[in-house]
Amino acid sequence: MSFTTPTPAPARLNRSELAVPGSRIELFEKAARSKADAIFLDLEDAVAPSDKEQARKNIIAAINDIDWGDKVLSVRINGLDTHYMYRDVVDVLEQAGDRLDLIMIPKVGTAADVYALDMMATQIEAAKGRKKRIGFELIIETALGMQNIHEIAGASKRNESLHFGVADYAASTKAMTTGIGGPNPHYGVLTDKDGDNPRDYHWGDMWHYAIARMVVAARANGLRPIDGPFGDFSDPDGYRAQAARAMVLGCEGKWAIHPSQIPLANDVYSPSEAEVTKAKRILEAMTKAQAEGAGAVALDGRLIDIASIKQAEVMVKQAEAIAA
Ligand code: 1VU
Ligand code: GLV
Ligand code: MG
Repeated sequence: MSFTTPTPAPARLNRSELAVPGSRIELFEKAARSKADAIFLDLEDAVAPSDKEQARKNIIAAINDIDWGDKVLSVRINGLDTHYMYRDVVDVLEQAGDRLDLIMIPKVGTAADVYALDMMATQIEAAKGRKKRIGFELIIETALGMQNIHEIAGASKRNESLHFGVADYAASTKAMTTGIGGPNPHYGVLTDKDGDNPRDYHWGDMWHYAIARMVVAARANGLRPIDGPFGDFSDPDGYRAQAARAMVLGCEGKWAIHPSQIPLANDVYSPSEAEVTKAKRILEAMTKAQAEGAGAVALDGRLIDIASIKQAEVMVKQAEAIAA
């Protein structure tokens, strides 16, 4: 292990994160009663420019008045390139109570973007005597943000999670697609090039690099990596497959842009009983092995060693957090 160890962000269950436009107040109570682990109330792209000011008022009132239970509660502010952002931060942090956990910063491009927000939040908290320090969720959704992701991830002690914003990322990188997340038939690999059916191919995952890079940057800085939206809410199988791909790479959860996606995310990001049982057996076998002075042993015909303890603990800890 390096002498440098990342400080983990506060532990929060983040399997599903429901997006709720700040202009649609009729959705707020439904979101609060949903099974989402986290909710972000949106001031950014789901809100038309003409609704921005009213949405800000709606969100402040909702944070203060609605019972959000034990959900993680966040507000997505507008980007640093807009004139809405400063007022989003000032009004929300000055007027919304301590129930608010996080602010979500879209289209982060450089570490200085995070620094600027940290400076604003720090001043407002001191001036207003806010007791709870607000945390940051950062959306990586531009080529610039993806280029600078490692510096961004380490830019503030408020940082808690990185999110992959696939729609804006596709636009920023000029990817030839209009879908929001998931695979694209053009990103295919021929599987039978010389055979009877030369058109036989499987679809690859065009988001693999971006998500894998985000996972590394997040974990190296003690943050949660979270997969972003999957726009086709009529395709639960596609959602599940995308969520599972991100999960095995190390993500801790995925956005839900429609309530029907919440149980899918919660399910994919909850290890099954069989997986947890297997992980516990690895821990037991390794405890026994270590008592006997062995570092590597066989379990069910497979090698397990000290790294297996750390792998198994990831699964067991997630199961414990869900059960708590
Ligand atoms: O059954 P009911 O009538 O009681 O409820 C409806 C509907 O009101 C409710 N619902 C929601 N509740 C809470 N939060 C939500 N986000 C939400 N969406 C819908 O669920 C019931 C079924 O809804 P529906 O199938 O009739 O859906 P609608 O046609 O009303 O709305 C569909 C969209 C996709 C427009 C809606 O779900 C929505 O606005 N989702 C969030 C969009 C968003 O926040 N986008 C920003 C994040 S994604 C991004 O930035 C890049 C793409
Ligand atoms: C999210 O904000 C996205 O652009 O996908
Ligand atoms: Mg976006």
